[in-house]
Amino acid sequence: MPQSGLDLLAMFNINEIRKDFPILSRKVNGKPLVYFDNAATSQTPQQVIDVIVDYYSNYNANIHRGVHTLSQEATDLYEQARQKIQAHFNAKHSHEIILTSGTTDSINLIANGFSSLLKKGDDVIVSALEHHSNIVPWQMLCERTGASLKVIPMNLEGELIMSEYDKLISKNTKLVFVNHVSNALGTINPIEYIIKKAHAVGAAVLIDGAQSTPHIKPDVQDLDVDFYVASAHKLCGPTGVGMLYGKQDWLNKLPPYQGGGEMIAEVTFEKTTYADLPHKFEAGTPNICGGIAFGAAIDYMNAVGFNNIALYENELLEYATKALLDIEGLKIYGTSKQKTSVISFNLDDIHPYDVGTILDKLGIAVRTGHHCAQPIMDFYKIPGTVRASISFYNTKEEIDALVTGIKKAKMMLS
Ligand code: C6P
Repeated sequence: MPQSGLDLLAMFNINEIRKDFPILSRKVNGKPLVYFDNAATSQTPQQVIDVIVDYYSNYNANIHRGVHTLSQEATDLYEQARQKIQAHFNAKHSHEIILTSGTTDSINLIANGFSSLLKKGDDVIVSALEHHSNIVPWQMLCERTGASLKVIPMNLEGELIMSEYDKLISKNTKLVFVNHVSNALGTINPIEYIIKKAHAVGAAVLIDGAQSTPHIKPDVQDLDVDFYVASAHKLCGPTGVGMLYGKQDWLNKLPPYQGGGEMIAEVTFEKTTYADLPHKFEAGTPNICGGIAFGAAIDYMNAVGFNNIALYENELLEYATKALLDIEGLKIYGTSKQKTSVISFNLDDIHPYDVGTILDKLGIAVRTGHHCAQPIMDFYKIPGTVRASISFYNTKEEIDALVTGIKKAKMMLS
C-alpha cells in the first residue's frame, strides 16, 4: 500500500538518526554543536566511518593492478561502489560513472574535453545562479576556443528567467551547464525544461548536482541529461571523491583528461592507445577508500530514504523561514517556492562575517560570505550573506537555537 507523507514522517526517527553522527554530540566553544553548514560539507555517519576504518584495517591495496588477494578485494569493493552509484543515479551502464575528486574535477574534465569540439561562433550557456566551479572552467574553455559565454539571468526571487533562456538558445548553442540547486539560495532550477530546450537545438547539457544530490535522487535516464556531476562529501561521504555521469556516446567521443597509469590500453614511445570507459578518464591511483566510502554513503542515504529526507527537511525549512522572518531587520535572499533547505540572509546592515562569528561563539556553524557565487551577490548588490543550510539530521530545537543566536548577534552588533 502506498505510504502517505505523514506515514513516512512518522517512520523518520530523528533521535535515532542523530545517534549515527558522532560529531553531533561534540561541543564547540563550550556549547552543543549546532551544525548548519551542510551545503559546504555534510557530516559523516558511523556507518561510513566504519567502512573507512575497515578499508584501512583490512583491504588497503592498489586496485586494477595486482594479482594478490588484497588488490582483488579492494578492486571488487571499488567496482561495487561504482555499481551502487550507477544504480542510485539510474545510469544505463556502470562505465558511464567516472569517479573523480569531486564536482569541480568533474566539470573541468568535461570543459577540457570540449576544447577540441568548440570554435569561434559557437555559444555555451551558463546561468546567473552558478557556483564559481561551474563558471570559471567554461570561461577558460571559451578563452581557448573562441566560443561565447551567454548567461541566463535571474529574478529577485532567485529564479532563472526561462523566457530569457528561450531567447538565448539557438542553433549556435553547443553546451548548456546549470546547477540543479543553487548553493547560495537553494533554488531548484527547472532542469527538465532546460535539457529539453537544449536538446531541441542539438546542444549537450551538464547539470551540476553538488547541491541537489543531498536532497533529491536524480534519474539521469529519465532526465535524458548528457552529464551530471556531484561530490560525495555533500551527501554523507568523504571529501576528495565525486562522480561524473556521462552518456556513453559522449564519453567515447571526448578525449582523455589526464594521461597516466591505468587509463591506457598500450603505450609505446611512438603511440599510446587508451583504455575503455570508465578507465580512460581515471588516470593514476584513485581515491580508493573514498570511492568505497562514497558507495557506503549512498547506501546510508537510501536507507534513510530520499522521500523522508525531502519531507522532513521541507518541514524544517518552513519552520526556520517563518521563525527567521519574525526577526526584525532580517532579509532572506532566495524566496523561490521551489527550493531546498538553504536559507541565505542578512541582518540589517550588519556584515555577515560578524553575525557568523557571534554564532560560532554560541556553537552554531553557518557559512558567511559570497559562497563561491559572487555574481549572485553582485546581482543583489551585497557583499555576501549568512547561510544556514539544513540537513535531515538537524532539529527544530537547533533552529530555535539559531533564532536565539541571531537575536543575540543583533543586540550586540546594532
Ligand atoms: N559548494 C558551498 O559551501 P567541490 O568543492 O568540488 O566538492 O564542489 C564545488 C561546488 C560546485 N557546485 C556547487 C553548486 C557547489 O555548491 C559546490 C561546492 C560549497 O556552497 C563549497 S564552496
